[in-house]
Amino acid sequence: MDISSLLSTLGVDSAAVSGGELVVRSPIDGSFLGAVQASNAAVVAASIERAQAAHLKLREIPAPKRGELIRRFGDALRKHKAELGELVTIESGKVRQEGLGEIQEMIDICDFALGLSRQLYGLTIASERPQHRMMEQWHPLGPVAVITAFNFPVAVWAWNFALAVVCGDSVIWKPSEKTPITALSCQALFEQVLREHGGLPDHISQVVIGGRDIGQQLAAGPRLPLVSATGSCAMGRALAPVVAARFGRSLLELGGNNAMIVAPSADLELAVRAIVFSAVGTAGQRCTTLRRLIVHESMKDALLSRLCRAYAGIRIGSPLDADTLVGPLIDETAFKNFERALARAADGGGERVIGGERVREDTHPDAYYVRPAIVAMPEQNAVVREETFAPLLYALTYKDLDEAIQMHNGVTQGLASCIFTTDLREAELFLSARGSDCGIANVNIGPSGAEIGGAFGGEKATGGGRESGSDAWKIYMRRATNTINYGSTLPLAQGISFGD
Ligand code: UN1
Repeated sequence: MDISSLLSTLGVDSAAVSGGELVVRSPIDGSFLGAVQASNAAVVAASIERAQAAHLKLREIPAPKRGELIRRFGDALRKHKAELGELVTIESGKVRQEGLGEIQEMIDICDFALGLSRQLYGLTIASERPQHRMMEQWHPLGPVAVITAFNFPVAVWAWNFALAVVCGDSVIWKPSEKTPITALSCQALFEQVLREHGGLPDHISQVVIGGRDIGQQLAAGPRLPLVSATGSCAMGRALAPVVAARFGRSLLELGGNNAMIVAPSADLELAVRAIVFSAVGTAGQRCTTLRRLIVHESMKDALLSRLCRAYAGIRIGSPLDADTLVGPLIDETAFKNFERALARAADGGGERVIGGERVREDTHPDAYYVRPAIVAMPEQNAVVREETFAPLLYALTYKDLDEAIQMHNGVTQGLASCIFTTDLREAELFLSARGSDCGIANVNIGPSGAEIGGAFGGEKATGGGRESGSDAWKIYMRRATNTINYGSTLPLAQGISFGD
């Protein structure tokens, strides 16, 4: 596939995507997209030095001025939304609407960060001592490493980047080895904005390319006070102890095993639409993808038959075609994992309701398209409790809501969750302390497709991190508590008298 004109519109130097050792292929048809230079350890070390130097300058620049830079970046994204969205589709395989949605998510977070740049508030706190004032300030933290996954190749970086920059932090980005070209494109766009803006330090943003070893180097890097990483639980488990050993902060957004409870009073029409979007969107490769359907036994047949009708009409094909809903899986490994999970589910007594076949193999032997599957399971066994990053939805039944909530929470991950009900008591119970144990809990909305305004992330094996909206910015800053004595005596806290 020829992406040269897209790249030149986005300002990417063609040399950056040719001649390197990392070959990038499109999941659409397996065709060659580019060969990118991987960064060795020396390059990464030099990037960390440069990021440190950039941070020292950036922290002196008033936050609203940093916000202005991000506003301009948002404008550049608006201008290039179509091209960047198309590149996301070509490199990650998500359908056009979702590719564009991802760029919109970047634009939205730039707007959010711009407003935030005037709202990095600390508190003023009543002091117990006379003629004293207590307050807190939020200071820039330092250079931040951002490690992202193929499935949201640009938006998740933007959530981190836009906030980090208004907070006064420089960023080193390690994109997925599967999607480095979109990362280089964002970098090229940002560099143009930085040049046009003028007067700001270089290296506010840098991209390093490579695999696990680079992730480990960033995690170990003592000059990176925060490592924000999105990916599998296994990745988080390898990374987090390395960051913790040097008392760094990590912001982890790891696996999910997101469920929907469908209660007897649910609006089934609404539920079906939500299930289709959240179970098959991005070919089941979102962290927030719906993977478990916990349906009241009285509703199972009605819901599954409606779902079968809806699934039968899903168009699978090239994500570049406007009417395609499901594009390819990212690669052969993803396909093998899908097949393996289906086989294990069958071994565990699962009954295939629909889907699961590979399609388009004859015309696209080097791409992996599958029909989204639904498997009815007799119980929540080991394979159901694992996250298979593919369009595979397990259906389970329940009798009473407490049992459903127990099943819902009975997995190690805790990202996104939802209930479909029109019963206020059920809805509120699900959202209460006794209900969903996830970072995201919704009513009559599927688990995926969150807006940027809320804090995004999950509990338990999902890693506990929160990024994007709400007060997620605080992790990119350090808090200093200040006490000022404007009197001429030195009263001690707790009423201590010490030698007077
Ligand atoms: C992810 O899959 O890593 O809520 C992020 C959603 C998107 C982000 C998903 N806004 O589905």
